[in-house]
Amino acid sequence: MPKIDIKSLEKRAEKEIKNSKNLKDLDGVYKKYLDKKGELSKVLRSLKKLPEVKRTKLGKKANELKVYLKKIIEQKSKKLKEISRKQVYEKEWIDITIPARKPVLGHLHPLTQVKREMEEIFQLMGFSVIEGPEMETEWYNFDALNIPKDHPARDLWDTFYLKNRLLLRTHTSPVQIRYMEKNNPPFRIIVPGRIFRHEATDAYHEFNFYQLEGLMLDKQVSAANFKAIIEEFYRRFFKKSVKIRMRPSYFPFVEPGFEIDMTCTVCLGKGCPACGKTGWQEMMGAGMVHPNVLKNSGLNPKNWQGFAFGMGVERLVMMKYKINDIRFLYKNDLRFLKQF
Ligand code: FA5
Repeated sequence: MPKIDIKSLEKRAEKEIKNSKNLKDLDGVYKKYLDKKGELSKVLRSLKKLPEVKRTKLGKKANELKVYLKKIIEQKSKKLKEISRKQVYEKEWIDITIPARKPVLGHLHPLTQVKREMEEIFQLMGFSVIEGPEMETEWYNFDALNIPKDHPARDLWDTFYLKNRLLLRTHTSPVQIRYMEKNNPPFRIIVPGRIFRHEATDAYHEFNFYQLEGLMLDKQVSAANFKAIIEEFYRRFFKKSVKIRMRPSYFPFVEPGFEIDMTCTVCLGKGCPACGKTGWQEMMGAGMVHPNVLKNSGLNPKNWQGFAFGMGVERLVMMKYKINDIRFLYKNDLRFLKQF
């Protein structure tokens, strides 16, 4: 029977418990001494082989040691748990008061911004916003607008023809007919929309661009009313008075017809590529609705009259922001777009 040295066992266990760096180490110490096969358990089991007096004495000591070791293991375990909780807390701590990172937000394209601004100004003047198809029939794009087949005026609009006698609309004017067919005057409408022309591009011409059509019909609407509305529109849009001129022009669907130009804001009227070196930017075609157009839409020209106009939206964006080339609006270059 080997000598049982409770004191040295206690010392060793105490030291190992003290040196345990984590719960795993501590568990190892527990197993080493207190498990069924642990050193202290072995001591307790071996007691029965001893004489009674010694057994009682040693048994008491061993049992006290067992209780003691369990107690200090429990204390050490609490300490280790607290340390690890603190470590996790420090490592995973997040400051919930820091403001969140803002997602990168884009913004509307300058063309869309201007289109919406235009709609708002006209809506405040009593105009409703109407839409029409980008794919059109020859009837709506030309014939109904008083431009019969083989009429030279068709050449004004170089057209993309599609299959089935359809075409990509060359202006927003066909929506005038579509609206008049279904609605009785008096009314005021605007029609913003995309249009297409088989044209070479330059600093102020695109082959795909936007127009905003306008139509106002009533018993007595004159060119003077048109001028007043357009001047008011420009005043509200540019937030100052701008120099415009009205000159006679020809469009088969109006009589008389005119065009509106404004002083080019890029060169301040001196002449530059953005205005074709004229100092004036052509902003819109307009005129008093031709009686044949009213007839083609099922209205009696003796009862109704009014004006129509078609503005180039890109041209307005160019004049507002002093952009010297229309093609910037379609390049999707962020260095350009971020400026708006
Ligand atoms: C027309 O398209 C007529 N439908 C306008 C109209 C409506 C006249 C109602 C009378 C009554 P025009 O082709 O001129 O007209 O085009 C109108 C405007 O669109 C021009 O004044 C100009 O501002 C713009 N525009 C014309 N061509 C281009 C182009 N290639 N690129 C950018 N803008 C253009």
